[in-house]
Amino acid sequence: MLASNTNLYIFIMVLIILISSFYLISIKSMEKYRNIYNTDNYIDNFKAISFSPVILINDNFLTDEECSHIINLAEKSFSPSQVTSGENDVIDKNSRSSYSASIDSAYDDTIRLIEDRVSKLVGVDKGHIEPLQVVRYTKGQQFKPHFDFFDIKTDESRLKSGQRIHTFLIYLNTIPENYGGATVFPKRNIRIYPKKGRAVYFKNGFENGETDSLTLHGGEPILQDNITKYAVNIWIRNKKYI
Ligand SMILES: O=C(O)CCC(=O)C(=O)O
Repeated sequence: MLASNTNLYIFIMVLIILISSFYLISIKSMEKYRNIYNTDNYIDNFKAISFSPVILINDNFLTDEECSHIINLAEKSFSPSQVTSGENDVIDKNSRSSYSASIDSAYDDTIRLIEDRVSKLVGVDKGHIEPLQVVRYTKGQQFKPHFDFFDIKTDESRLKSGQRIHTFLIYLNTIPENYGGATVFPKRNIRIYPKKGRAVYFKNGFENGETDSLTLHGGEPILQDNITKYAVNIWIRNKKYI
């Protein structure tokens, strides 16, 4: 009787030790996860939310005035967004149904200052920046997951200006969380909500020309009537943009 009680006691102790170790290990791994997403990984006021691919966020990258200024500049020239298809740009409403407008580099002092800011951050000459591309989405409009970099097999002529190594996607207005319009990185299960002035930086490739397929990303459809999402893309090449 005594022996079987002792065995039972040992069994319960082992069980308790196993359960608590499992619990401690899961807390530890959650902490590691939390570290990446919430805490101290700041670079120049950008918070790292992923290291592979590199995705950084700065909630106060543009002022309210800069956001309104960019929307006003773009408003007159929106046309259906296009996607690259080999050597051509084509409208493909199935994958990208938003509207876009291009703003020439250094169009005015506001644009010049923003370009100064991004080129300093990535340490690349301003001449590598493409004309800014403003995007506008209304109900149902979206950009399905895609890459910003070019395909070296099919996009040879575009690569004369080098590869798109850096993307800054900056939201020009705020969309409430359940109204759609988030930017998603499906391979990393990351979802970022549009907030006025918030910049999302991601690194599409490396200086040696290799590209990072983990940067697959898209803009989810807007779910509500009377909601418009505005954002601006700033793409930076690894060569002078011509
Ligand atoms: O609108 C978004 O959230 C994503 C936009 C985008 O990926 C693009 O315009 O290339």
